[in-house]
Amino acid sequence: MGVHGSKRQKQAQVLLLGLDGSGKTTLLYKLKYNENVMTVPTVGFNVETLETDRSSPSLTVWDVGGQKRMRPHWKHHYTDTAGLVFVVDSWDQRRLDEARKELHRVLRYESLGGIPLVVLANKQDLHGSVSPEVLCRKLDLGAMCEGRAWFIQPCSAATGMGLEEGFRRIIYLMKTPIKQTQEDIKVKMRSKGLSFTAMKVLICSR
Ligand code: G3D
Ligand code: MG
Repeated sequence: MGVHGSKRQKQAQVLLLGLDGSGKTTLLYKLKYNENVMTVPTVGFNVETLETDRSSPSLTVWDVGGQKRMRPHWKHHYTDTAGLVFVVDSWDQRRLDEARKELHRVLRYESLGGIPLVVLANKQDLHGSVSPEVLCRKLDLGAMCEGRAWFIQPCSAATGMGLEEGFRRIIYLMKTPIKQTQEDIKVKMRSKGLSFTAMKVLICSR
């Protein structure tokens, strides 16, 4: 189910994926209740509805366990997914390669073709965390997301920084056909006197 082209849909499903420990459950409850919860590794899934403004669908967010043994179950949630949010622990550089492989595996799934993606570069509050620019390169997002609307958002589930922006961004990408997002980008670019190719880099590094 997508939300492209529809004026007002009641709800849209967003899949929250990422390695175990990346901060999915923490950020879901920070967003929902503005509370810092104690988490235990998610076995199975958590599902919460996030209310949005009236012109957008409310989001049913599925936080599916990220441990190795849980990852084969991710695909059972793909069919009804309108948007993907992939959470990365920007501090734990030892696991970035594992995160890249899992993200690429997800993006290669045919039923997720063209589904918009927001990568949340989480744990930016921690000293030594990797910047979104570096993450963007390490995850090879540019090449992997050819033909897909995507965005990388720095955030911290601990402080709440960037979370609302990340979810606002996935709503925008779900509502807006990719051609339109590229048009919006071109208009912004022209107003700044820059070329479209340069804007792709800017988006990646914002
Ligand atoms: P998961 O659901 O992706 O498996 P969790 O991850 O939400 O369970 O979080 C794993 C650990 O990371 C938790 O710590 C949690 O508090 C911490 N964490 C999540 N997001 C952030 C963040 O933005 N900043 C910091 N500093 N920590 C974060 P514990 O100690 O309980 O394992
Ligand atoms: Mg969890």
